[in-house]
Amino acid sequence: MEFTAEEIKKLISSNVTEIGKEIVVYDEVESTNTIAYELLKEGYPAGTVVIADRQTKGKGRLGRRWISPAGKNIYMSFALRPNITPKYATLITLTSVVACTTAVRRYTEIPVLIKWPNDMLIDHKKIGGILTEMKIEGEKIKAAVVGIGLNINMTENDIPEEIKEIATSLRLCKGEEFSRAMLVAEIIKEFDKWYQLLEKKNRKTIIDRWMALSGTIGKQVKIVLSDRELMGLAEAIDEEGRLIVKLHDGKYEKISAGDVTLLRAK
Ligand code: BT5
Repeated sequence: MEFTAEEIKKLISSNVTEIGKEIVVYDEVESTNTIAYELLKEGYPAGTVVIADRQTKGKGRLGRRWISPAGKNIYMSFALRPNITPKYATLITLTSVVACTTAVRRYTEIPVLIKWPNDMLIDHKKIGGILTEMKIEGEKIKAAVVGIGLNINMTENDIPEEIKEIATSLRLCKGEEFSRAMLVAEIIKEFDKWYQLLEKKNRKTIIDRWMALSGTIGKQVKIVLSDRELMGLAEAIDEEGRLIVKLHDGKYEKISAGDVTLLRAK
């Protein structure tokens, strides 16, 4: 990796309250999410950040794979002990995607959009995704790990065939390379701010910002759930982070997990 934990700590300086007090940087790991959870169990403080240059078993949601080549992108995870009830667990992902999108927009000036719940898109192509994993016991979230994968300096040739149609990178969008260290630092600082809002129950601010950055709200969507598919208008996000969809028969559904495909106007 071209940067050290100390360099990232200098870049975030004293601008954070809880996140990034401990930062661990690796050249290669199976998955930064797995490492972050292990570190938390070993006694590392909540707010520890794990960053790797490459992953050999990068994870997406629902057992999917996150393609994680070396030298180009960011793979980072936040090890957390969120002080919120499981009812609001979805908001952890929404908060994280707001923080990451805001940081990337400010640093690159690229108008990245969010797709519910966890995708970051440019021109309908994915530049990043978030995987939140949690350990819930009773009414308490004992631990949560938020993993962010962000495609930064991949060129056309670096993107494997299997995701060429659906993936892009910041470099491909802007025609210039970006500093991974600077982006990591910006994301940590922004994450710290939004995570404080979540813990202070300032949910409306997070949801409003999510909707403002969203490419989903106000659009016709197709939602693939484990047992069925829905089509309708994505109207809003509710207090628990669920997507409110108005179906064609006028009825409403609240969706808390699933895959959303935007139906594009022909
Ligand atoms: C996600 O899953 O979008 C969550 C990705 C989270 C990755 C981070 S990296 C750091 C941390 N450590 C981990 O092990 N994971 C997290 P999902 O919505 O299920 O999307 C997965 C799908 O995205 C795959 O099935 C591919 O179609 C596509 N995909 C895989 N790698 C990609 C990439 N590098 N860029 C864009 N799309 C990709």
